[in-house]
Amino acid sequence: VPSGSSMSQFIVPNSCMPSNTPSLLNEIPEIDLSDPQAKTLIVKASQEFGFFKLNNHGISVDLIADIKAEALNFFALPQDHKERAGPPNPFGYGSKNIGSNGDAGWIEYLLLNLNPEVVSPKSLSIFQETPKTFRCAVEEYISAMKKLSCQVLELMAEGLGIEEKNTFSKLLRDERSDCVFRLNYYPPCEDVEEQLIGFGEHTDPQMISILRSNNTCGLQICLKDGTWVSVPPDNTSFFVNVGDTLQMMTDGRFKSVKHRVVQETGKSRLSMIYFAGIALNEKIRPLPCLMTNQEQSLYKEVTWFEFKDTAFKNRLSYNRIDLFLKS
Ligand code: GA4
Repeated sequence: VPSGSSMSQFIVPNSCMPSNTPSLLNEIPEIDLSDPQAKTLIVKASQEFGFFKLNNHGISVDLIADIKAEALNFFALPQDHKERAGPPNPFGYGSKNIGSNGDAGWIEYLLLNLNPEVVSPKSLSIFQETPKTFRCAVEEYISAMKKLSCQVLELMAEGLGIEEKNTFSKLLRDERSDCVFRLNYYPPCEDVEEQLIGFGEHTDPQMISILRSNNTCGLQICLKDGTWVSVPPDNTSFFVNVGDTLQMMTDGRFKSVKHRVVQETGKSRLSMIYFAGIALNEKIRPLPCLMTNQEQSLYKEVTWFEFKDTAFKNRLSYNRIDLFLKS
C-alpha cells in the first residue's frame, strides 16, 4: 500500500456486491465466430448487454501465451525498474492510481497509446529498457486484436442491416485511428478478508474493447436493471465490451456496458485489453442509415477528441455519455 493511503479505500462495500444466481451467469451471450448466425447474435448481445464472449476466434494459443509470459515478466521486475516506464500521464506504467482524478485500485498496469500520430509504437519509452521480445509480442498481439476487432465490427454492421459492412471497421483501419492497449496486473491480496476494488466501475469510451484474462475471476458487469454479475473466467475465449462511441453511433441501440474488476481471491489476475478507438478528428454521430427521416438523434455530435478529453478530465465512473444527450 502506498504511503499516505490505507487499505480501506480499496474495500468493496457489501451493498455493492453482485447477486449471482446461476441463471444470471448463464445469460452471458456466447458467440461462435464461425456460426452463420453470429451477426444476429452479436447485435442482440450488444443491445441487451453490451457484452459477449467470443469463441472460435482464430487467435493462436502461442500468441496469447507469449504476451502473457512477457507481461508477467514485466510485472515481476523490481518496482524501481517498472517505475522507469511511468508515470502514466496518461500512458505508461501505473500502480494503485487510475487516471488523474483520484481513482484508486488494487492494480498495476501498463497503458500504451497506439495512435501513430501521437507516438510510434517502436519508440515507446518502456520498450527501451525491456527485452525486445516484449515489444515483439505486444506488436503481434495488437495486430491480431485489430483484425479481430474489425471482424466483430463488420458483423455488427451486417447484423444491423447496414449496407456498407465496413462502416465501423473502416474507422479502425484508418491509419489515424486512436487505439489503446492495456496490460493489467491485479496482485494477490492474501491477508485481507474483504474483496478489494481492482478497477472501479466504468464504461469504456472507445467503440469496442477486446479483453483476455488469465483464467481468474474478478470481472463483473452491470445488467440493464442495475444488478452486478460476476463473469465466470474462460481460458479459451475473448470478451467484448461495447463502448460509449458505439452506443452513440447506433443512437443508443447498442449499450456501453458498465463493468469493474474486483480482487476476489488470493490469486493474481492478469488481463490484456485492446481498445478500438476512432481517429481524433472523426465525429461521433449516429449512422444516417439507422435514422428515419423525421427522427431526432439522442446525442449531440462530438469529435472523438472532445469526447475523449471529457472522459479523461473526469472520474472513472462519470456518466460522460449523458453529458452529450440532447435536452
Ligand atoms: C477506461 C478505458 C481504458 O482503460 C482507458 C481508461 C483511462 C485511463 O485509465 O487512463 C480512463 C478511463 C478509461 C475512463 C475515464 C478516465 C480515463 C481513466 C479515467 C479516470 C485507457 C480509457 O481510454 O478510458
